[in-house]
This record gives sequence, C-alpha cells and structure tokens, in this order.
Amino acid sequence: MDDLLKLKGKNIVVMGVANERSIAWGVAKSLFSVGANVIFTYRKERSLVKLEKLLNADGYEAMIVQCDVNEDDSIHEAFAKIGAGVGTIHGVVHSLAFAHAEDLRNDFVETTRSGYAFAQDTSAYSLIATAKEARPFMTDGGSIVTMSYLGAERVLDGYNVMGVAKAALEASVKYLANDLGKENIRVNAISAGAIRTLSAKGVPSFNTILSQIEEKAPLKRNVTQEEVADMTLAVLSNLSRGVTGEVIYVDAGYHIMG
Ligand code: NAP
Ligand code: 1JT
Repeated sequence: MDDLLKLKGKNIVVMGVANERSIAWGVAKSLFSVGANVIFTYRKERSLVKLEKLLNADGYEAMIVQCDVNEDDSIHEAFAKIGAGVGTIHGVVHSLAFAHAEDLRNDFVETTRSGYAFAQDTSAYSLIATAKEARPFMTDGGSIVTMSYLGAERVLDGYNVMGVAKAALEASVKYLANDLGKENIRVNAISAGAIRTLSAKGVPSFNTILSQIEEKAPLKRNVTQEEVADMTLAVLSNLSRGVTGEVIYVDAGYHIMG
C-alpha cells in the first residue's frame, strides 16, 4: 500500500492544527502512519503548545514553523524556512479558515465590508498566497489540498460569510489547478462533512446540524476526522495523480440529497 501511495519520506506541509480535534491533526496522523515527513505551520502560541504535546505523546518528530496567513511576509518567511530545511516540498495541506463571530451570528445581509474582506483574506486568498510561496520548492510536482464545506454552494443557516469565502476558495482551486498543472502540481479541495472541532465550538446550532445530517445522509451518520484525513491522504498520494481542480466530498453522501 505504501508503495502505491508514494508518500514515504515525502515532505508534506500541514497548516491548521489547533488541537487534537483539528482536521489537520487527523491528516498529520495519517501521514505519519505512511512514513511521510510532516512539517507543521501554526498561528497562535497556544496551537504550538498543543501541537508539541500531541507530537510528544505519540513520539513523532517534526519541523514546526509559525505562519499567519493574514500576513504576506509571514507566509513568505515560513516557506523560506521550510524550503531551507527540507529542500523539496511534495505536498501542502491548507486546513484553516476564520471569520468574525458576529458575521456567523447575524443575518448575511448585515455582513460588513471589513468582515467580508477578513473572511475572504483568511479563508480563500490564503490558499493563493500559500500556493505562490510553496511553488518554488515544489520542483518535483506535488499536491495542494484545502478544506471546504457544503456552504460554498448551498445556503446553510449561519454559515453566511464563510459560505461565500468557501465559494471563492473552490473557484480558486480551479484557477490554481490550471496555472500549476504544467508543473505537475495538482490542486484540490475536500468538502468535509460537519465535524465537532474548535471552529465548530462557537456555532450554537451545531448539534442540530449534526442530527439533521445523521437523519438525511445516505450513510445515516456523520463523518469522522479520520475519514476526512484518509481521503486527504489519497489526494496527496500517487493514487490520485490524474485528479486536479476537483472538489471531493467526504460527507457520508449528504450533498446528494434534495
Ligand atoms: P480548527 O481545528 O479550529 O482549525 C482551524 C485552524 O485555522 C486553526 O489551526 C487556526 O490556527 C487556523 N487559522 C485561523 N486563522 C489563521 C491565520 N490567520 N493564520 C494561520 N492559521 C489560521 O477547525 P477545523 O474544523 O479543523 O478547520 C480546518 C478546515 O476545515 C477549515 O478550513 C474549515 O473551514 C474546514 N471545514 C471544517 C468543517 C467542520 O465541520 N469542522 C467542515 C468542513 C470544512 P490558530 O488557532 O493557531 O489561529
Ligand atoms: C469557521 C467556523 C469555518 C466554523 C466552520 C468553518 N468551516 C466549517 N465550520 C463548521 C460549521 C459552521 C457553521 C455551520 C456548519 C459547519 C467558525 C469560525 C470561523 C471559521 O453552519 C451550517 C456555522
């Protein structure tokens, strides 16, 4: 299996571990299990502390670099450090998003100019900036994967400005895939089902969302961090070498329902 994946010893950058529930941590665990060399980026010091604890507990070693995707210099410096450390980057997992709480609480029509710009900057533009900085080190080709959500294409109560940012993110995946395809760099999104992570914590209706999915999804359940992580592994791996510009759903089939 490891031979089919061709991820052993590959340098994969994972962005967006805040704690053990983060989708990015699930991806990192799957990557460690197939012998990849994982490089982490984090923003808050609190995330660094959590990440170091998680790595120590499982006996993993990894390079860790700070990166605030709201700052061009921070992204540039992070990838310069990673490039200097590992030489070639084979994959990037962009697993981060942010919006102001009031923009998820209020009606969408109340979205402010600054709240809109902030959600777009953090959650969609950050993929473009990341791809631009990773590209010089992706000299063997590779795979860039981001995390999206169904709110990109359907109106889901409360997702609001994040839905519009995810729509921009999914469109950016296609434009990036077109630009970078000639360098054999693939760019895809995973549209994950709802998972109780730190991001979901501030969402008051999250329990209702999870039970609606359980009732309606073809698989009659919600998805797990591990299921999203394993599909991410497939998209990073040689098994998906013919796939780019795609949005792949890991949502127990929920999105097909009317
Ligand atoms: P999470 O654990 O809260 O992860 C979100 C990450 O975003 C955190 O590590 C956070 O880092 C990072 N982040 C936010 N602003 C940043 C910035 N300016 N610079 C760098 N990092 C920043 O939640 P998650 O659910 O795993 O989210 C990961 C991705 O999955 C997001 O794109 C989310 O939209 C997507 N997704 C989640 C679900 C779900 O139901 N959970 C469903 C579909 C898609 P700090 O804490 O250090 O700031
Ligand atoms: C953010 C938050 C990005 C929550 C997110 C997210 N991507 C997925 N979720 C979980 C979620 C949230 C809502 C929802 C369904 C799933 C919160 C902080 C900003 C970034 O409603 C249908 C609101």
